[in-house]
Parts: sequence; structure tokens; C-alpha cells
Amino acid sequence: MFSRILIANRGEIALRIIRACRELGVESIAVFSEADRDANYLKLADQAICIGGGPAAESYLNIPRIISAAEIADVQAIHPGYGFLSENAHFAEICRSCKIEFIGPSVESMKMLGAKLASKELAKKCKVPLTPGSDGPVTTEKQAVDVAQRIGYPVIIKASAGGGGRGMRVAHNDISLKSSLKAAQSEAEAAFKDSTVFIEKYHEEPRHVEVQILGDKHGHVIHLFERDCSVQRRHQKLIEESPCPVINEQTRKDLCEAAVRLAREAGYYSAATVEFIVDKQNRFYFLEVNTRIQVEHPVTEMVTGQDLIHWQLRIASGEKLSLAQDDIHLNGAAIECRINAEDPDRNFIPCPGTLDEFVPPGGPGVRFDSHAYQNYRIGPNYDSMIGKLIVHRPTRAAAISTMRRALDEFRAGPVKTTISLHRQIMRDKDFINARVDTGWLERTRTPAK
Ligand code: MV4
Repeated sequence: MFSRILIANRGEIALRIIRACRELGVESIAVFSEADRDANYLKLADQAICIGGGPAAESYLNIPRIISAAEIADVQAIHPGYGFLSENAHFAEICRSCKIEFIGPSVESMKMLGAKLASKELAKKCKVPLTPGSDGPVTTEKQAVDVAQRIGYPVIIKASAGGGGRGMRVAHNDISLKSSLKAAQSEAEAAFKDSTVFIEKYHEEPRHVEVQILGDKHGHVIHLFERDCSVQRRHQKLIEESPCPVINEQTRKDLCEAAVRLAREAGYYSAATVEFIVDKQNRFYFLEVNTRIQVEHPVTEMVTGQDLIHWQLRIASGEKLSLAQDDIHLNGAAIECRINAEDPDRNFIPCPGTLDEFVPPGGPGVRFDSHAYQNYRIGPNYDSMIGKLIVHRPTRAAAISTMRRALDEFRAGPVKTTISLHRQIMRDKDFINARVDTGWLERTRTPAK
């Protein structure tokens, strides 16, 4: 195991990694921007190094600053957390050339899976179900119209270099397809310096289901079942749960085994998430692979009893993943609510400010992952997530009851948060009956106000 690592991140995930380091006897070096200098979690690290100004480009995204801090602190490895540099293959490459272990997958896996067209090729090769579409890039209007002719409308145009919904366009006819193609190409060029786009049949009102993968450097790959992340708004997840409440045992097995085949084919190590769309008939289709630890990893930890950050550290240090697939069992149900400093009644506008009152819940079945505390000041620089409230109970119905109780205990203000929205959703019959899809939140809530 490493003796000292640097955490190239902030907020709740930095704290989560510091805690894992402490448990494993690894020294943790935190880095912080000038905007985060008073953050409480910095005191829990063995050392904290200021790496620059508040804007992320000057600090958490500044590769030279982070590498300098890592060299000065003489760490063996860097954990990138999620967001920021976590899926930046160039950063992983620089770590490698500086002889610092990147706590994540290989540069090659990141590059291959980061390109969606390449990851679809790989999925096809190992018989992972794909949505019908163009086999490869689409460059001309004629090609686009031919594909749409073959698969039927509606279709979706996606940027190969994109991810998380950026650079996507839906078209319902030839006219809109032609204009969308040009728009998508220039958007992709502007955003990713790569204008490559492809076309798929557009699934309406799908669920978003993703499989947690762990692989080691010795070729051993397992899954830790799935998470359902269908409650979202503009590609921002609000609620995640495990297991997915609508799939049967056979579908679960097929889905999870498909994800394992893909990760194996990629020679993958570390934690990954293989994303799928699940349609109304519970058929699943591969979407993309996320090569990082995800925000919602705690729900998987609760239902499997495994610590994913421990495993990331062990795997990066070369240890064998000493778990057989048969060692992993689904136990009960877990739900996570993201607590964001946003006003759900005003189009989710971010609400920076001071948490004069902040009393998170506790008690049986409740976990709260957060870097926030009473009098914590939420600045305007970073995302607005101030914590993740996670419950774990024997059944989904009991988990919903416990979440309701925990949300009702939660006192936070005067800053507006998503707590009020979560209280409503935990009482909503569609959510209780698991009749939600990725468009549900916006369809049922945006018309008001
Ligand atoms: C789709 C789709 C419908 N049909 N692909 C959005 C994020 C990116 N990972 C892929 N996404 C989608 N791809 C086809 N062929 C709908 C979405 C989509 C979505 C997917 C997962 C979670 C939330 C979503 C919200 C809107 C659209």
C-alpha cells in the first residue's frame, strides 16, 4: 500500500478520500484553492497545500500546480476524485511520466473509453447490446439521412468526444436532422476540439441504469450490481438508488455480465461505471463508460458492504482484488439524495451564502457524506452540492420511509437547498411506485412557477 497520496479535489469527495486514507494508514495530502482555505476537512488531512486561486482553472484544474504540490509533498500517488482532472488522460499521462501513480485506470483505458465511438466498437465486439445507429462517424447530410431512413425517427446526434449529455441533439425529421448535424458538429468542435458525431435511434423516456465495475491490474474484473439514476434534471442527477427497482433477476444478470465483458475487453483496472439506457420493455442498451469514481458510489457501498475508495487505493498500489464475483451479494436497498445549495422553486438557481443553520440527520440506516457544517460559507466557484444523504434499509419501501424521516430532521438555511424537493419526491406516488424515467422530474415539476 502507498504511504502517502495527494488528493487532487475538494469538498465531500476530498473528505471521503481522506477518511479512506486514514483507515488504511495512508498519509493524505490535501490541496486547496484560496476560496477553500477555511474548509474544515483540510484539518483532517495530514497536510494541506494551497495551489492557487478560486477559479478551478487556477487550482483544481491546474496540472502544473498539482504536480508541483505532489513533488513537494513527495507522494507516491494522486487520487483525482470525480470531476476536475479525473477523466483527463493527459493528466494521467503526466502523472505517469513523473512516476506518480494515478489512482484510476490506465491512460490507454481512459483514452479508449473516453471516445464514445471507440467504446461502442468495443461493446459491439463483446456482444453488449447497442442502440441501432450509424456504425461509426457521420460527416455528411446524406449519410445522416440514410441512417435515419434505416432506423427511423426520432434520432439523436451525439459527439464522440462528449459525455454526460453535452453536445447532443434530437431530430424528428430530415429537415431538423440536417440543421442539427451542422450544429452538433460545430458544438462538438468548439467544446471538445473534435467535430466527430454519430447517430442513434432516440429512446424516449428511458431509465438510466449503470453498473459498478472493479478491476485489478492482474486481469480480474467483477461488478457490484447496478444503480438507477433516473431522477435527474438537465443531466444533473438528483436521486440515485441501488438496486434498480424495475428489473428482474435475469435482466440484472445480463446487464451486469455485459458490463463485465466490456471492462474485461478494455483491460480495465480501478473503478468504472458502465452506463445503460433501459427502455419501457426493460431492454438495455449500452451508452458510455465513466472511468472515475462517481458521486453516487455510496449506494453501491451500502448494498454490497464494500468500500470502493479502499479498493481504488489497493488496486492502484498493485494489490489483487481479493473478491470473487460470488462474494458480492445485494443486501437491501439504498437511496441517495443530493443536497445542493440551489432553489428548486426558482429553476434550481445556485444559492451561494452562509449556512447559519446546518443540522444533518443521523440515526439507524442513515449516512451523510458532506464537507459542510454550521456557518460553512458556500462560494460561487464550484458546483453547489453540499452533501449526499444516503439511507440503507432491508427494502426499498423502508429506505423511502427512512429517507423521509431523515429529510424531515434535516435543518439547513437560510440558503435554499434541494431538501424541500426531496421531501416531496419521497412522498410522490410515481417515485414510490418506481414509475420514473430521465424526463420525469422536468415533466412533472417545471411547468409550475
Ligand atoms: C440517449 C438517450 C436516448 N436515446 N441515447 C444523455 C447522457 C449521455 N450519457 C447519453 N444520454 C442519452 N442518450 C439514445 N439513443 C437519452 C439520453 C438522455 C439521458 C441518458 C441518461 C440519463 C439521463 C438522460 C437525460 C436525457 C437524455
